[in-house]
Amino acid sequence: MYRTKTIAFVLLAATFALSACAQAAPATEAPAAEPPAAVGGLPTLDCAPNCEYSDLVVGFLQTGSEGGWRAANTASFKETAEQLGLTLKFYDSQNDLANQVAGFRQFIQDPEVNVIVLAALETTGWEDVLQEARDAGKVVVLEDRRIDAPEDLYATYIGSDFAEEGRKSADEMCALLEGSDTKIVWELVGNVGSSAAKDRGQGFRERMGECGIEVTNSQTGNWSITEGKAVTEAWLRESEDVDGIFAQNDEMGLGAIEALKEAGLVPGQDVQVLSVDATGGAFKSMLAGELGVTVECNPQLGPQVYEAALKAANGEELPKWVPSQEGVFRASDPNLQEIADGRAY
Ligand code: GYE
Repeated sequence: MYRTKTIAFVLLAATFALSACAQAAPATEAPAAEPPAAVGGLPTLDCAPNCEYSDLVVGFLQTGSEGGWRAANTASFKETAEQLGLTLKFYDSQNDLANQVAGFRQFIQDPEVNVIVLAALETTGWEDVLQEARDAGKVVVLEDRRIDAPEDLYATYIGSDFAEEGRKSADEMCALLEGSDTKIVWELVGNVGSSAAKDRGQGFRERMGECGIEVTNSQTGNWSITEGKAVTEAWLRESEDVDGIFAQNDEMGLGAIEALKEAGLVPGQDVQVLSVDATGGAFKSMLAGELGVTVECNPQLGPQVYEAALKAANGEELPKWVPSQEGVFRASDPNLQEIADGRAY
């Protein structure tokens, strides 16, 4: 009998002890904080609201490597990722839209990737993959180029006001052609379908009428020096009736300058050339008195984009567009050399 009681007691004591332990245990393990509800239906990460840069694995879909601006943009992302201690998976779309969409799907299927950054080659064709990314819980941030898709499919867009760059370009071309009897302009366009090309062209046309500019030739040079030169050469074979060349980026403008010189024309005198980006090559050409003006477009977007990605990961609501602050640089500026010396790209 005694023995039976002892065992029961021991068991009971043990039960109490266990329940006491069980009770004790819950007190120490604070319940895991629920990730904040998705903002506007957009995903947040499991580490939210306390995600840190080291939690981010960023799949970056770059357009390609078409020139100085793009090289500076890519460097901004790679260097800033190092500095912040986040993991960057870089995808070079080689300026091919099908490649870029395939790369996007690759990142959606990659379990490690929790943030996708897109520099869209073209404005259309993104709704499906953006929906898939949202369903897969990936945070999506657009950089550099805007797209035509519902805003509730991405956290935010960080990039330039390309239409404003086009308007500034028209104003500056008017100033360059002041006093010229005619204002015949040829336009070298960026890659067809991109927001940069569409919006710069539209912005230029919004303002060109102010001084009576007439665009008589307009064709893509795909952002490259070689194609910018070839297109200008073809136009010059047809006619030399031109007062100004509006190149939608510096590289195409430098190509046009080469073509003008080979045709025996003096850039900056016979024909005024204006471009967009403000890369090192443009400053060199302005200091040589060949390029007249370059309208700035800021490529150093890495820090802003990663900051936005972290905020989105933590469930913070973001403005749908964060436009970049940009200026204009002129060959006529007496401090141009000093400015050029201080440029990072
Ligand atoms: O102007 C050009 C580059 O998207 C703003 O793309 C960018 C443009 C830039 O190829 O040089």
